[in-house]
Amino acid sequence: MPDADTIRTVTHTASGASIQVHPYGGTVLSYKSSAGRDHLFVSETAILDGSKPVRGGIPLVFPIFGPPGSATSTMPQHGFARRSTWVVGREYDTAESAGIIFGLNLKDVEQGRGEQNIWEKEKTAGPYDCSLELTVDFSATTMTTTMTVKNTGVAAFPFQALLHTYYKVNGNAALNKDQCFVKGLEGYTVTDKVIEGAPYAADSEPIGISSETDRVYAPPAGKDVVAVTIGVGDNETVSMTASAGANDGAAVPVSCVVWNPYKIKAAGMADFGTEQYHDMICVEPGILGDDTVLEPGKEAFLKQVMSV
Ligand code: TA6
Repeated sequence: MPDADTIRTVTHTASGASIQVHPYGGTVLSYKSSAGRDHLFVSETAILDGSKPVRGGIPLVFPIFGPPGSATSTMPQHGFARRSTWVVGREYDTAESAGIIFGLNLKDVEQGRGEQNIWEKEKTAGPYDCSLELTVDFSATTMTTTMTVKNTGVAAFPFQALLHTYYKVNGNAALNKDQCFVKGLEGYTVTDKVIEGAPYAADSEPIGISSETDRVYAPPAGKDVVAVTIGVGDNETVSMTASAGANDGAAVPVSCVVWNPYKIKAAGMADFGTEQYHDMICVEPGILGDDTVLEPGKEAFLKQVMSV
C-alpha cells in the first residue's frame, strides 16, 4: 500500500511549475503554476496512507460515478480507480512541458471491485478486462490531465469516468459569489442531488455556493466539450475545458458536476476540515451517460485542460 512517502513530485525546469501525484489512486495532489500558486485543494485531514481515497486533488472515478447502478453490486462509490495503486511509467521534463504517466491493470486492482458486478475479482478470467493510463502534462500556466481506458478483454463493457477535481479557493471565499463561481454551463440539464426534483435547464447565472451543492450538468445535444471559467478567490479565475472520445475517436459528450459539501456534510467527513468548505469547489468533468460502451480492443479518453 503506497503511503505519503511514495508521492511523486515533478518539476518543469523551464517554468518552475510543479505537480505532485500520489500513486494511490493516481491522484494528482498539487499543481503549482510558475507563479507558485497551488490550484488544487487537499483537505487538511486527508488520509494519504492508501487506506482510503484522497480527499482532494483529482481523484479518478472509474468505472462508475456515484453508487453502483444495480441494487446487488457492492462496488464502492466512484469505483476502483481512485482506490488502487497505480504504477509510474515515465516522467519527462522538456522545454515545452513536463509530465508523468501512470498505469493501472485490472489484474492489479485489489480494492474496490466489489461483488455482483462484471468487475468482481472472482471473474478475473472472465471476458471483461481493462487497463487504464493517466497522463499529467503541465507547463507554466497549463495542466492537462488525461485518463485513458483500454478494453483489453473480449466483451464490450459500459462505463462512466470522471475527474473529481477539487479547486483551491483562496481567501476562504468559496461562499462569495463574486470570488467563487462557475460560468459556462448555461443550457445544460441540471440534476440536483440535494434538492431532489425534476431536472431543469441551467440559466446563464454564474453558479455560486450558498448551501450544500451537488449538481450534475448534462450537455445539450451536440455539445461534446465542456468549457467553463471557475472563480477561485483573490479575483483569479481558472479556465477548464474537457473533452472525451471512445471507440476510434467518436466524440463522447462530457457532463460536469459541481460540488461543495457545505457546513453539515463537511462536519460529517472525518477527512475533510470542518471549516474547509470555505476553501474549495469541485468542478468535475465526466462521461456520465448510462450508454457509453467500450468495444473490445478499443480505447476511450477523458481529458481536462486547466489554464490559470
Ligand atoms: O461528485 C460529487 C459527489 O458524487 C457527491 O455526491 C459526494 O458524494 C462527492 O462526490 C464525494 O464523494 P466521496 O465518495 O469522495 O466522499
